[in-house]
Amino acid sequence: METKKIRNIVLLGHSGSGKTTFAETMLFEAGAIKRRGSIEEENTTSDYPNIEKEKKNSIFTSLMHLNWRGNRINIIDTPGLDDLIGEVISSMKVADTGVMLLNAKSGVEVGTEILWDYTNEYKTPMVFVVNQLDHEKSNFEETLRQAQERFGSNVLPFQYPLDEGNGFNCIVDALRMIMYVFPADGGKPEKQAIPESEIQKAQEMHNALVEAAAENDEKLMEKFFEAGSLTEDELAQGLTKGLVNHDVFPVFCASAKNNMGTGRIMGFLNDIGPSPADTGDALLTDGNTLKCSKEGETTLFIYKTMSEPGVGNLSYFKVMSGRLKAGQELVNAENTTVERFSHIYIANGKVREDQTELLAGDLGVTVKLKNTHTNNTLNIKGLNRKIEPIKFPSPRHRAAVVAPSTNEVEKMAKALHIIHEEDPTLIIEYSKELKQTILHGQGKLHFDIVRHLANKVHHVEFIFERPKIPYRETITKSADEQYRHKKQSGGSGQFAEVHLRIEPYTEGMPDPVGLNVRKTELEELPWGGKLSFLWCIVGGSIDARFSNAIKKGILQKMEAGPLTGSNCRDIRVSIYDGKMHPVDSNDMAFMIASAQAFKNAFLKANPQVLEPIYEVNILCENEVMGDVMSDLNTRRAMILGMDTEGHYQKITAKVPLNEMYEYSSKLRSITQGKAKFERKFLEYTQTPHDVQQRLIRENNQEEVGV
Ligand SMILES: Nc1nc2c(ncn2[C@@H]2O[C@H](COP(=O)(O)OP(=O)(O)O)[C@@H](O)[C@H]2O)c(=O)[nH]1
Ligand SMILES: [Mg+2]
Repeated sequence: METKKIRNIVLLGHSGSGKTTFAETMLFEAGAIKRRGSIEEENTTSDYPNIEKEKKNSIFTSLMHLNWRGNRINIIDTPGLDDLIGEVISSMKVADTGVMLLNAKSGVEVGTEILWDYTNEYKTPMVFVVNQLDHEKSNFEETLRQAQERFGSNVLPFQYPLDEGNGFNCIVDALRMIMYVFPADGGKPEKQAIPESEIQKAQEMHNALVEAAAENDEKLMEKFFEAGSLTEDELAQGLTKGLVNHDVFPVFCASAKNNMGTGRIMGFLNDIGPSPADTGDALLTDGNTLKCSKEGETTLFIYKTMSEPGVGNLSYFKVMSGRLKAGQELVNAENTTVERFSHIYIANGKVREDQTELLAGDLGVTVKLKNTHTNNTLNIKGLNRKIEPIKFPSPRHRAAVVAPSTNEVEKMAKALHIIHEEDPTLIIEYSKELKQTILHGQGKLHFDIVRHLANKVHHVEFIFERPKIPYRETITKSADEQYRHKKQSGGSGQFAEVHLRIEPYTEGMPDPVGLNVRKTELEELPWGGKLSFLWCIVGGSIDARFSNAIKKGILQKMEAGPLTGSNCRDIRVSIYDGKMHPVDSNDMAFMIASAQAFKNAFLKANPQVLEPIYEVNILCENEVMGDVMSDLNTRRAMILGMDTEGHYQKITAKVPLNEMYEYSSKLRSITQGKAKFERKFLEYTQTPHDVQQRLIRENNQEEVGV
């Protein structure tokens, strides 16, 4: 398909707004499928993997296509749950228009907000569809009002319903100045003149559209002022520009379930929606851009990979430039692997059609690439283009994962590695400190899916456990200590004596009182925080050649702190005296002596256990604000701020990581999905006294093996 004739759309919207049903209806309208499936009957084209049928919800994005009046519309259906945002973001990267479904009975929802933020960042052209207008509780006016309030006055109605609710079948189209009346079971509408009583309202809407179209082009603006109107072509041209510039967000009407309105929306996407060549050149990592043209040299971008049982590895791609022929070889710019595209397909869910060639702008899928993952760019030999990668959101959920038996540890690690390659929002951390494999991701539901994939695709069981918390230890006052290590065993002995002072470290603190600093070393600790190591030996009581061993002994103790075995941070240690033996002193002896001196000093210096604190930002609807706050109260949260954002409340709080376990599912359940949150690491602060005592007790029990 020629670039100009391709429309890549991504269906967006809060969970349950009707995206999957809408996709099914579009395919049916275009004749791509003979029979319409439904969510209830578990037979839609898009939700084909078993897990999606089970959950009656889209979990992965799926690629579909249809032909409409000589053009091809590629449709990516996405999951609406915020745990699965990674899937959506990668689709936005390759789509040229976002179609945002609004549920007419609930208006702008949290999912709409989250997605809006991303489309706004990526400047994805956007069309709104107010869906479910057949529902008895639907409210078009209110939904439109909320959208305009939240997303601005560029949100412009192109249509409005005449008889929403039960029996809905009539849409006034202000762009074409016509009325569509649908048969009871939907499909092709009858075109009628707009009734007298509606003419004025429709005309006002129409004028607003024409003006918005004219605003995007000086020539059109002049013409509009002179003639007072635009031709249909001029109008289309102006609106395409308006879409691309984020100056116009058209609003359409639909009942996906009753098959009303989709045909007109496809027509609009066809006539006015941007082609891949219209939406601006792709950014490359070297700062250059790449034009979407079939005349260019071949470059592909992989936006998603997925293992499908029985098929193997599927790689979904967009042809960013040039043309891709079946059988062609391309080089992966990330790892120089030469990949052969033996088969290239266009897809309708699980049904794939073989193609001989795909041109710039098209979306396709291939199988059995050897070493190619999400976010990779592939080029013809000799080119080294890299498309700016998709930026995935930071994790909001963590859990420890264990294999059911030691035999399966390796299999588990392998499966994790593959799942991470397919889903970059899943991050694996082998924590030496916590002695756990920690997974970081978007939420409990996200991890349910990981477990499901592990089981069904990789045949290994994952057991999730509550992860340990990376506590830290530090001191709050200074202390001096000396330690002599002396051992006489047979022939040569061991001897070392170290005198040191420890203090809480802060940047720019003055030199220690009464000590003569010879050398300062500032160590950035791998687990965060600092060790400032001062060498203050005068008169050669310890040879400078032992200073490394002494520091090593201290670092060893800092890695497994004296209170709870956690990492220590932000401490200054000054070595100011000691003793050596001409024969028996060696590195080992000094390591032992300094470690012991450090430990004893640490315990005298009013030590504290620190815990990680996260900044949590929550956006919720007014009605659930009370529930969100009272739940936060049970989490030792400290509220930093509260603000109104449209009809949302914004709460910023400091919450200990230990109190955040499975927060995403808890928040979803107490608010029925009417809240979203993000979190980021903020700081380490002292744990409350009782928590500290408990942690110390637990550590002592572990040490004596209780
Ligand atoms: N009444 C009504 N229900 C709809 C409409 N579109 C979708 N639904 C129903 O809403 C539910 C969610 O639809 P689905 O397509 O899975 O939404 P998605 O999560 O956005 O993909 C299903 O039960 C659909 O049957 C519509 O236009 N009218
Ligand atoms: Mg869906």
